[in-house]
Amino acid sequence: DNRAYGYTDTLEAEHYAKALRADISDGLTRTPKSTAPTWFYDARGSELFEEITQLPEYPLWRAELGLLQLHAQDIAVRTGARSLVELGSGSSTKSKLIIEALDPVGLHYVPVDVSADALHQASAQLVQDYPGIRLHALRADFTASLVLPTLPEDGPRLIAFLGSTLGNFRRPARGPFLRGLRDIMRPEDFLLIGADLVKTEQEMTAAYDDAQGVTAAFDKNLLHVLNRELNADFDPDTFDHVSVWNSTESHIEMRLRSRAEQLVKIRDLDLAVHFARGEEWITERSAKFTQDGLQEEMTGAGLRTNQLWADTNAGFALILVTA
Ligand code: AVJ
Repeated sequence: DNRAYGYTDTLEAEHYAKALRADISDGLTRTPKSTAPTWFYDARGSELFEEITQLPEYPLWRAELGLLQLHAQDIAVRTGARSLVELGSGSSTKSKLIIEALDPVGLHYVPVDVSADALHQASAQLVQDYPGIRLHALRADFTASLVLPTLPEDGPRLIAFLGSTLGNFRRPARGPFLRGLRDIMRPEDFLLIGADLVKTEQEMTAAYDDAQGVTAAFDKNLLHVLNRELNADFDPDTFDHVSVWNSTESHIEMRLRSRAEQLVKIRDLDLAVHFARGEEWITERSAKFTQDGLQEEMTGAGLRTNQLWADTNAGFALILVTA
C-alpha cells in the first residue's frame, strides 16, 4: 500500500470487545461499582472531550499547551532526541510543538494509541505537514505492555506522556507502570510527563462538573456506549453526574448516581445490575499531584528528574526524567 507512514497493530481484533466485557462485568459487580475511563472515548466521547479542553473550568489542557509553547525548545536542547514516542497520542495536537522543536526532518515519530482512527487521522496530517518526518504509528495498549518498534539506533529517544493521563492510574499502579517505562529506556533516553497539580477543592471539582454540563454529558456518554456495545438498557436520565474530591487518594472521582432503585440489564454479559437509590458508580479517577510528590514518585520508580516546569497559576507541571 502507499501510506506515507508505517503502521503496526499489536492488538488482536477482539482486544477492545474483550477488555470492555471484562472491565464492565468486573466493575459493576463490585462495591463500590467502578469502571475504567477507557470506554468514554467513542466518536461522541472524543468530541465531548475536545469540548472539555476548551471549558473555562478545565484549565489543565491549555496549561500544558502553554508550558510546551514556553519550553519545547529547552526540552529539545536537553534531550537532543531524534525519536519521539508519544503514549496516548490522540490527535497529536501537542506533539506538534515538540516535533517542531526537535526538527521534524529525519525525526522518528511514534504515536501510540488504542484508537486506529485517531492514529490514521493524526498520521496522515503529520506526514503532510512535516515532509521528511519518519512516522511509525503503533496501535497498542501501553497500560498492558509496551513493545516499541525497532528504530535505528540513531540517538536519544523522548517518550512523552502528556495530558495528565498518568493521573488515571491509581497511586499503587503508577509505580509499576513507571518502572516498566524505565525498563525500556536506554541511558540516553528521556521521559516527559504532564501532571495536573492539586488546587482548591472548589477548582478541582468544578473542572469535572462544568456549568454547561459538557462533562456530565461526557460521563453519561459511557451509558450510551454500554447500551450500544453490550446491548444494555441504561436510561441516562435516571443517573446524575457527580464530581467528588477524594483527599485520601488525592484524586477526583467522577461518579454516576442512580436517581432511583433500578435493575439494568446488560444482555451481552448476561448480567442484571442492581442500583440502590442514590448509589454512586465511580466512572473515572483523576489524580492530582504536588510537585514534591511527583518527584518522589519518579525517584521511587528509579527515574531521575532532569527538570520540572510548573505553571503555578494554572496548577500544572511538566517533568522531564531519565532512567
Ligand atoms: C485526559 C484523563 C487527563 O482526567 O482530566 C476530563 C479526562 N475526564 N474530564 C482528566 C477527563 C473528565 C482527563 N484525562
